[in-house]
Amino acid sequence: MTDYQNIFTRVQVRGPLYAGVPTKGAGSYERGKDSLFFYWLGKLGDAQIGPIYLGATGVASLVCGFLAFEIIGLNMFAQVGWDPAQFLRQLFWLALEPPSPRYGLSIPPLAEGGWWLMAGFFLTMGIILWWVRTYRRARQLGLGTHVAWAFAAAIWLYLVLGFIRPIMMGSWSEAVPFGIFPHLDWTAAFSIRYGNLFYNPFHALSIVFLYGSTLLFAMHAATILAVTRYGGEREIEQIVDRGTASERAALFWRWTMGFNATMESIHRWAWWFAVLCPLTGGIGILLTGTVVDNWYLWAVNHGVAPAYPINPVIDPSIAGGAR
Ligand code: 07D
Ligand code: 07D
Repeated sequence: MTDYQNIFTRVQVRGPLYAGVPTKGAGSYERGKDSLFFYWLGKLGDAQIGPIYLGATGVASLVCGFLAFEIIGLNMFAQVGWDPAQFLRQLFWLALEPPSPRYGLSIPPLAEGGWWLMAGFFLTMGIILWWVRTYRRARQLGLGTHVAWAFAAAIWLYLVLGFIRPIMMGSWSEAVPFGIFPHLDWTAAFSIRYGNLFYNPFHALSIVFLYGSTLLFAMHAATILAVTRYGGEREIEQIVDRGTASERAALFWRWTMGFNATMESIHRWAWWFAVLCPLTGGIGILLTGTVVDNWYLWAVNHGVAPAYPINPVIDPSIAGGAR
């Protein structure tokens, strides 16, 4: 019983090494053959590692990702005069910036944003090829493509930030720089430039789904962990026979809030909350600077925020108030 009262996975299921169902269909590469057991990774998930399927799109995606990573890294390295110590010391502050506004959407010289454009191209290719991989691997296994479409929602926000919106604004300079802190500076500057993103209702919606996702995730995870003592995490049994675990889990929520998700619907809740976070966010970013130039003034116009007083602001020290 106490085995189930732990935040770590206590039970390691170990059958013989298993290659998985045979792959079928034209055009697919031979799947790798090697796999091994790894005890410590078994604490976090399945102890069997591999065999991995590294098809053509997988290889192409990794190559593109590697090229982008190298272009970014070498540019940063060059910026510190190829000094390894400074590179490490300043790593979080270094940036590969997009071209300046005067280049618009044209191709700039390498040192003035060209490298940024090239890195962005390869990163985007890497991400899209990885998306194709998630789609095709799922199809070949006879699965639905839910993972691919959820990933597509994140890619939507990414493309809005670095590709679609800059094109609509007519300049690559609108896009996000590569770099740890520089991309945070960009985020803060973007909010200020467009009159405080908090007044953008799609930013608010995105936050709802971000916070909602963590809440749902915690509720679901906690519920299932709480009924593992009745076998609640054993999905196959729960599907064939609802049993005491699911029944108690459902009852708990009906008792505490009068309503419960079902074994199926909880995953639909989770999927939609996660997907809607970047989906609504992307809409909000796309509207910014294209349709709405200042979210605070937009909010004032729509009765969401009060306008600043027209009268001169009264100095608080002469205003009286509580003494
Ligand atoms: C836990 C899954 C694993 C993913 C990880 C991230 C890289 C980048 C490469 C320096 C939850 C891998 C990191 C591949 C390294 C180079 C060349 C996912 C998990 C561990 N951000 N952001 C981070 C990205 C944007 C913002 C961290 C990417 C927008 C804020 C990490 C993108 C805006 C904060 C990171 C992207 C924005 C961060 C942790 C792309 C508005 C933080 C991410 C491609 C949405 C946090 C120092 C994480 C931080 C953070 C990556 C886009 C805002 C470096 C790849 C432009 C406010 N972002 N970000 O755990 O600590 O995600 O920053 O769009 O506070 Mg960001
Ligand atoms: C970035 C999707 C792209 C990622 C992809 C993955 C790799 C490979 C490799 C692991 C995250 C790429 C993968 C490269 C990885 C390995 C090996 C998803 C991404 C394709 N905000 N804000 C959001 C809050 C403020 C601002 C969303 C909170 C301020 C801007 C989120 C607060 C200002 C943007 C959110 C707050 C500001 C956002 C992001 C509080 C800054 C966006 C959702 C409490 C001063 C983005 C509409 C997401 C957006 C965004 C939360 C405050 C600016 C809900 C909680 C007012 C510019 N903010 N924000 O899923 O969509 O991101 O806005 O203060 O662009 Mg914000």
